[in-house]
Amino acid sequence: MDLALIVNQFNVKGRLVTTVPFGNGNINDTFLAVFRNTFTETQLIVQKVNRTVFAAPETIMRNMHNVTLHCHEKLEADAAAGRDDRVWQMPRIVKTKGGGDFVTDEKGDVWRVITRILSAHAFDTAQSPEHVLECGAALGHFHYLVADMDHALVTNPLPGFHVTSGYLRQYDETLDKCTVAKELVSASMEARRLARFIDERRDFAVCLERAEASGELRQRMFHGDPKVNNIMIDDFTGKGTAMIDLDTVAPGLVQIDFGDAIRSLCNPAGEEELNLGKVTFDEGLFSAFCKGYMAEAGAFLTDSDRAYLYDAIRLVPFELGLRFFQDYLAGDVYFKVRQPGQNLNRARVQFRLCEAIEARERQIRGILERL
Ligand code: GN1
Ligand code: MG
Repeated sequence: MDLALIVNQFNVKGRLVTTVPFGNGNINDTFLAVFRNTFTETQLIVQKVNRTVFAAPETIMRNMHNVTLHCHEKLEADAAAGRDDRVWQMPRIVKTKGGGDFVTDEKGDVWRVITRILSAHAFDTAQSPEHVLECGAALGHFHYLVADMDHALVTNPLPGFHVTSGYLRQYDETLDKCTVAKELVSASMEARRLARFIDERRDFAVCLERAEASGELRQRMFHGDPKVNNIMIDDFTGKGTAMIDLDTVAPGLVQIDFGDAIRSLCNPAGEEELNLGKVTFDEGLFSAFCKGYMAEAGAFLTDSDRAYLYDAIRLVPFELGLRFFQDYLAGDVYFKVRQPGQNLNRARVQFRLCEAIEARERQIRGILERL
């Protein structure tokens, strides 16, 4: 169905002027829609939810409804009490003309419209220590916002998400059952090197799952995808103002969010770098992130929460590299690609970053201990 026909089913004042592709997400299709009337302009974000990834888009819309309701109330209460040094924001779901949260097109795809955080931007890579510190503050503040939310209000949107043992199983199955995957590995030295990299870390890969099973770590609400381009920075003040992309908010380990934000923010080369020589772990950026995060969330981290932060920092790039590599071998079915081999290269970047973290274990643990 034409995008304009979709968008016009939502309750927005003004006439639709244009829709343009927006952002660099790997999963959903995202557009910016501009509406105008004689006096004003409204800019909104339109998204088609990826059904291959999210098997039950209605569930993620119900989750988003509940999460935003909880956070908006808390944000308003904090603002009224004058508790914050800034205006923290969170996108709102725009209702359909019928009062719903989404529309379903004739193909069965789910579309939603959400508000855009104006006068703010998200970047694809770390810009400066100040930027990274603000990203840490935004994630810490988000954890504070959702910390007291009833877990029953959210249904797991993506069973198996961030469960590394499951990704390992999927990878093994792909290699076992798919002839093309086997050929891809035997045809390239680089692919074989990545396969070895995975094999050498199989035991480490389950460290957080073990800690959860033994009761050392417990689940809290997490964001699930706190990478640099999901963190909005205020254009006027340079301060963090909102976390966006709320599809994966659910009970999980906050350590995973911590590791995910760090793997994205402390590698200044970004996820798509082709020259592995440029991929590195920047300790200065890491210290800045921790400072920002701890100022907002330090208070609720227990000693055992803290004990697993290093493992999480090492684990998330390993896990993401494994996910990219598995998807490359399976024919790029999960992460969108613009050219063949892109998921292989994304895996190379994450594994290089994981190595850089391993090489700096002592320094990273040192910084964590001083927090
Ligand atoms: C995916 O769609 P996007 O770009 O926000 C992925 C994350 C990865 C990220 C890597 C639901 O996020 O887990 O870290 O790509 N999201 C999902 O760029 O799998
Ligand atoms: Mg996402």
